[in-house]
Amino acid sequence: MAKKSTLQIARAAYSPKLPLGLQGNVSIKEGEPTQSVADQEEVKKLFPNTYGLPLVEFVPGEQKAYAPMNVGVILSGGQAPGGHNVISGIFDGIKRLNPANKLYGFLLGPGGLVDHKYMEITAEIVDEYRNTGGFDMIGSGRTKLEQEEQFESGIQILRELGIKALVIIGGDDSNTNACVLAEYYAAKNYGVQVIGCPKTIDGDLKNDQIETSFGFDTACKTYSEVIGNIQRDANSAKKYWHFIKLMGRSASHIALECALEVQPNVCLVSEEIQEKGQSLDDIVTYIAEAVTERAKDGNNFGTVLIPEGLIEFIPAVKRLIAELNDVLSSEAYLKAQPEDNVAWLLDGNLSAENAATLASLPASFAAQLTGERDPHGNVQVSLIETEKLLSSMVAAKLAEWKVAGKFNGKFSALHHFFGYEGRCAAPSNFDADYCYSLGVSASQLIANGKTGYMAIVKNTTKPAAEWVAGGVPITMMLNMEKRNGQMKPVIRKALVDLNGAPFKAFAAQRDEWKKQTAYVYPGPIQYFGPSEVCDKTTETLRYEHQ
Ligand code: FBP
Repeated sequence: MAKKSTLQIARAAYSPKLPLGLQGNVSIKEGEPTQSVADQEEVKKLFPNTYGLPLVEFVPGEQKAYAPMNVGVILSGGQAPGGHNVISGIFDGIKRLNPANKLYGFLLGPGGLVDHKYMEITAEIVDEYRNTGGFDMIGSGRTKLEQEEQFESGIQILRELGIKALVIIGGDDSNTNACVLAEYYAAKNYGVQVIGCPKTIDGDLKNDQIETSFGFDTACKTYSEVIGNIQRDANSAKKYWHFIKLMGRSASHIALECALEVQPNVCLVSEEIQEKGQSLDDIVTYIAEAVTERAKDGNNFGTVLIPEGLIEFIPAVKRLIAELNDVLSSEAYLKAQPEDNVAWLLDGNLSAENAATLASLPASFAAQLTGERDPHGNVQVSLIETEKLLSSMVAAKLAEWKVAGKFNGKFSALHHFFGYEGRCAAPSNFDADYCYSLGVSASQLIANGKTGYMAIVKNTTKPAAEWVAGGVPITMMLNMEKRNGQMKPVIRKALVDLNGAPFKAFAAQRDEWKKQTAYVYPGPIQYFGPSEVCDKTTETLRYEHQ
């Protein structure tokens, strides 16, 4: 058994808080039939068996007897704090329904279902992982579940293990795939239910029904702690500008939440940059102005928060990436197999406009942008050093301004990327409670025969007892979007809403933060102490639901 820290031992004994509706015997309350958020006719046609189902809510109820059943669970995609609590919630939930029920975990993501790699999750295993971060109990992976052969391979092992329902814990794509799988098994009358669960630190799986995805709370609090520490260091030594890139893939929710927590000098929001059609030079000028203004007060230090996906939102770079994605998968490129991608691309293999953009980028950055794609053909934004690109361009601009007499200070930059260190952090009380409630909710959806639903918990800015648990038909969240050249039903990714309360609160204060040293040092996640400290939600949720 792995050695445990004193905190881990204390946390293992923590009993997650549950909404009243899930605390004892549970009844189900069904609402009116639902519609998809858009493209109703197309979505209905594609999901004849799972379309139009009602929203459901769990409320205190009578004791009932349940026949024994086995359940399977999959962790899909990037790690997010609280995943183990979803599993312990499912485990406790199904054991309460009938102690003979069993839970199986498929290993290393959806691939475990297809390749028949699994393990039984026993009480002993669950107890080892309660309230811990990470996905290491069963592992995770990014195999896309979308082919009929995969579904058929899955049903073989589900039948062999007598599994009646499968819970897929994942982001927007994994839950879309869960919906497709639910429809497929329903259409074939295979008798296996499929339930989804909203996971991702990125915070981009949210809509009218999902208030937040799990993991966002802990990851943002972890990043805010270290950014706060850096800000205190910067304010002590007064000699460095810190360029901090934050995970989050396309959406800037994490950067925005951290900005609201720590009040940095600069926080870039990709969605705003796209909306305003800003160029790389506009962004660099904005940061250089902050450096110049602060230098006038003798403050040659500061912090800049940069969302991971920024470069994909700068219109000129976006156009370049779109062409690169095509060219780098073309036959001409595969045939040429050049040693130097940039040189080959600039040798007449890109349009004039995009070649000019590529040539204008620093060499190391151009090399990263033209490097290997992920399995879905996307640029691996977590590997691109935007923080270094920006600081070197700011340094160059300030050098020009110095010659012109416009800048009179000093500029010395340090770089950080906060991503992986937050994804497996020990879950905050919010995530521990929220995830456990999602797991119990999933077990109730299964007990009530539901398929094609995602487990949800609402009212999350209130104390946990007042949270409302239930389920939403995944088809309700679908719309049609172009993917790889074809129209597909997908859950819409939620980017930062520039008219939303969190962004407006940030925009109203950022000019002051840019010039002043208005830093907040939030400190670590607190588990013991007053509820207003230990059970605090993110600023994003607070603003969105105030
Ligand atoms: P999910 O969307 O699967 O939750 O993953 C989120 C994320 O952490 C992103 O923020 C990041 O860009 C990406 O995963 C990194 O992927 P990988 O784990 O494959 O390096």
